[in-house]
Amino acid sequence: MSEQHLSSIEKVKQASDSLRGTIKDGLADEITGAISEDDKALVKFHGMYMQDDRDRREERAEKKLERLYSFMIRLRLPGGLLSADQWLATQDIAGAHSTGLIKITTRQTIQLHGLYKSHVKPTIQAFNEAKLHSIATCGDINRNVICSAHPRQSPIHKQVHDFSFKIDELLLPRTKAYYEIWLDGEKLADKKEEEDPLYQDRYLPRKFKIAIAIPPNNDVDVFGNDLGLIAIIENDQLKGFNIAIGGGLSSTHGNPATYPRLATVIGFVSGEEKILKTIYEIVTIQRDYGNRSDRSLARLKYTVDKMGIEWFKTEIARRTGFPLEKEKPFLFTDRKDYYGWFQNKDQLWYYTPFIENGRVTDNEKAALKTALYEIAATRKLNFRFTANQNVILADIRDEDKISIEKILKKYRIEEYTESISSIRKNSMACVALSTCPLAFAEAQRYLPALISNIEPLLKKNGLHQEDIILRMTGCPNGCARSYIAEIGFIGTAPGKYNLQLGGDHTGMRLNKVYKESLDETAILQELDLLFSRFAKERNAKESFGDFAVRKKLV
Ligand code: SRM
Ligand code: SF4
Repeated sequence: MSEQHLSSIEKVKQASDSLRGTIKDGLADEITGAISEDDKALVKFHGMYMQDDRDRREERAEKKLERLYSFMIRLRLPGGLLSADQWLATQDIAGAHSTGLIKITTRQTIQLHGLYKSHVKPTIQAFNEAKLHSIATCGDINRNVICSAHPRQSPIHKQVHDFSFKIDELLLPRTKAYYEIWLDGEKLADKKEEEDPLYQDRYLPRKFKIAIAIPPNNDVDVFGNDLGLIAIIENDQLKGFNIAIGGGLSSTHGNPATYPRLATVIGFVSGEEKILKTIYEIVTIQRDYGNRSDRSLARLKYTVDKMGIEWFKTEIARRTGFPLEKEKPFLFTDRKDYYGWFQNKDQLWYYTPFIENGRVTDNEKAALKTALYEIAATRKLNFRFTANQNVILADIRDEDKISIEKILKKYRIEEYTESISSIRKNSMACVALSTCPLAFAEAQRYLPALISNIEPLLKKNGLHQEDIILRMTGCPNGCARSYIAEIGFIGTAPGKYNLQLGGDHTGMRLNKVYKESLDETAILQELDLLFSRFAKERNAKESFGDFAVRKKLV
């Protein structure tokens, strides 16, 4: 592609000296809380976003002050694993350097918000002490690899889950910029050491996401990823993975060329070497053929649709030296978290509490933040994050269960989790305001109250036990995967949402717009009518999403 057709970010990446840019100088500049536009793009590759507090924009503008800039940092946790010590460190770091709130994301990791510029480096250094880092959790690169979270999903869960580490390692960038800038690492004497055959000097055209699912639970929403791996397990043996490509769950208001797309299953591959080679070469194809002039059309889904599935399969085989086998049958039946206690085949215990929208806080109903700290301090467990913004208290030995249960009881966690309605347990909302610069409307700060108004409507229609998957995002970027919810709310303006219906229970069907830009009164009126029809006209065991499609509501 000729230079003049490259998007501006392509040029920034290329000229960045392996993602260094002028980040170091920008950090030292005390006149402003911000960094330069180019560094803002580069710092993403180090796991951070520069943001500002949107609640305070007006007040600051009136006082002629610059925006209240701060940084959000996102950790790299392949498969969502954290030890008890790392949890303690994370809570301490959050308290010392950020707003104090830990946010569990929809991709099995955590974010801290509100770090002022001078706190960023100490934060990364403190994470490093705890053997945690944020390399490549953002930017045009392979992101945090996610994997079905709960060991109950298979007796060979660990074997499959280990692939998240293998893929993570395979696709990490080679640059040492992170160590140099944030950890005061030595400058490399020989730059050849960080030459990157995979990412070269422009990295990928856009973000790249990989998920591993273990049927029958599609808790990772595998089809929403650029690359999805579906574990094929027979008689408790891992046979290999079905490969799905081209998923992505965002669109842009007013740009009809953009669309959400579910990944297409293109074949099966077995054997660790071949599996990793296939993954690697799918990434190189996207590197070489992805759109580098228009970022809104740069995700793998557009490359797949532009080049065609058959071309893609042929190109993978050409690069790997072997063809994919025919896909194997698989069946998803659900995609939810398993709340409460569960014991696995090794007699270890797992407890999943309800965490509304992934926000680890104390409130009048349950002191979750305090409880998790005290539980971590026992050091008798691990933490496993789910792609539904929850945490599983994991790997607890029989003899340690009582002490952990005691803490859960003390802070009312079990009581609280049991009291939560089905619709709330099946809901997710993205961050949106006040930190997300792209939000048109509220999401995580508003959804809890909206659900409180939806619950009586379900009760009135005898549907309060119904598992209906409901998700809200503050804009069409779909960070809480609202395009594959049975009820999706997508923010269009302050207080206004598109109401989307028709997603299924397993994440294999996109929803569609039912009504546009509704306010709360209109949302509740519409849902009241829909629930009443659903209660009267549904088929036996029919889900709400299937009902919406059968009745041609969308
Ligand atoms: Fe996301 C951008 C938050 C999962 C699609 N996403 C953002 C940013 C960084 C806004 C920005 O670019 O400045 C948001 C930061 C808000 C904040 O203040 O924290 C943001 N995305 C999130 C998180 C934290 C939502 C959450 O509440 O959990 C999730 C972090 C995941 C992680 O740990 O890595 C998150 N984002 C997703 C998902 C869901 C998924 O991956 O399963 C999607 C849809 C799937 C997909 O990628 O297609 C998603 N985020 C986007 C997009 C649209 C990408 C596109 O193809 O157009 C953007 C905007 C962009 O990249 O330009 C975006
Ligand atoms: Fe921000 Fe939109 Fe993502 Fe929500 S969906 S976090 S509003 S980019």
